[in-house]
Amino acid sequence: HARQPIIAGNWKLNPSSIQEADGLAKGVASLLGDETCASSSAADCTEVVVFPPFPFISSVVDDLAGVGVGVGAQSIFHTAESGAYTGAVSASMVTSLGCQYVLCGHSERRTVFKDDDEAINKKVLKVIEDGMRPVLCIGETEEEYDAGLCADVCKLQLAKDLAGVSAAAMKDVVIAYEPVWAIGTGKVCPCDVAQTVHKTIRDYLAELYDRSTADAVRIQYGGSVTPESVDELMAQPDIDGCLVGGASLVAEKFARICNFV
Ligand code: G2H
Repeated sequence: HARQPIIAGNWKLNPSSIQEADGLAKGVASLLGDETCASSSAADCTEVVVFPPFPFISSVVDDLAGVGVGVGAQSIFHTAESGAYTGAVSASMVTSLGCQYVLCGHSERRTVFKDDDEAINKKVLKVIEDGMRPVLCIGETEEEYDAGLCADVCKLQLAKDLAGVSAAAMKDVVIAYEPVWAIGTGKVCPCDVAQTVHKTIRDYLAELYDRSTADAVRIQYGGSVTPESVDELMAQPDIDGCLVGGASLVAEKFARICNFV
């Protein structure tokens, strides 16, 4: 691989108890193979990260201590670090728990929680400012895809969501391309289509920044990734990892995805 692979599990609003969360984290840790950073210290070992819901982060960090699996937060509040914001969770709070990554711009955040590009941009900047790494999710809807607008939509999201992010900071940014029509639907974007979009994204990053910066950015594919689809996806030259939802909730499935061949 041209870049260090990164497989991430986005648990979303699952599982329903801390006991199950601990079981899942420990289960995954016990099944990771030799090519992952759990066993290997090679520069190209597969980085594995899980994104539990906020209440489980602390315990999952403990479960994975010394295992070589990273932990991230599914979102953060972008407006302030403290104060009168009932229900909010700040970047510094999750940093202090041991989070290294934060998801920004996931389509469910964009749709259900009305995170717009301005808010997503603030989250990305805040995450970087706090020394963590954003996983910036972008992608088009089915209507946009059918209308041939996939590249335009992705480019516009990148331009808006990365505004003010320096070329130097891009080494810590991961992009996740998630076609909305392939999320949780079982419809996997064909590998050649995903590769073409990833290449388009990388070429656009070269326009926004420069070629060497673009060539170093890791771009994950997300949307109904399974143990059956991961190997072919990971064989594509511009697919550097996967962001996995449903299949990350079953330790055996997620570990198999992390142990892709
Ligand atoms: C896309 C993905 C994880 P799933 O949302 O971010 O979920 O693999 O269930 O499609």
